Amino acid sequence: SSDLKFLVLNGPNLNLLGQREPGIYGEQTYDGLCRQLTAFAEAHGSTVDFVQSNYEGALIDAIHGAPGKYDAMVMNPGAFTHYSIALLDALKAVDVPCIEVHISNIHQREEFRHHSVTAAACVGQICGLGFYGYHAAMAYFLTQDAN
Ligand code: CA2
Repeated sequence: SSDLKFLVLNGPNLNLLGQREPGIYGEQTYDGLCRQLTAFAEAHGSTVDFVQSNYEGALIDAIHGAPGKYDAMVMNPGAFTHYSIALLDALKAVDVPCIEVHISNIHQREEFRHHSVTAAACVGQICGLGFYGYHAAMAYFLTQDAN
């Protein structure tokens, strides 16, 4: 398990982590998340780049740019999860595998959060485990790469 290049994508409002709604999303900041994941990647001989955007097109552009540059993606599409066919199509259009992560347990929340349109283009989905979900997604790709 070494030498993977990760791209971690976060969608709308996730730049506000740690600033609002700590009961749902925790007290740690977006910068704190990036620091944790950078340390995790480095501890496994890997690297990670981050994209956070409140704009659907910027996330699509980042996905389009991933082939040849990254081995795996970890994405929290935020609310785009629930309705962005454009993100679904972007994920389908590239050969870089992605795991979808949600900090909260979307199934314990409003009905409109229960369904993900983007998860169909992902290897799998992790939700409800807080920031640990991002680590778990990276760890999965590292184990897959181990042999
Ligand atoms: O649980 C998740 O990670 C979500 O993807 C977060 C999205 C939400 O729309 C999804 O249904 C589930 C929203 C992110 C909003 O993040 C905030 C963070 C701090 C303060 C306010 C919002």
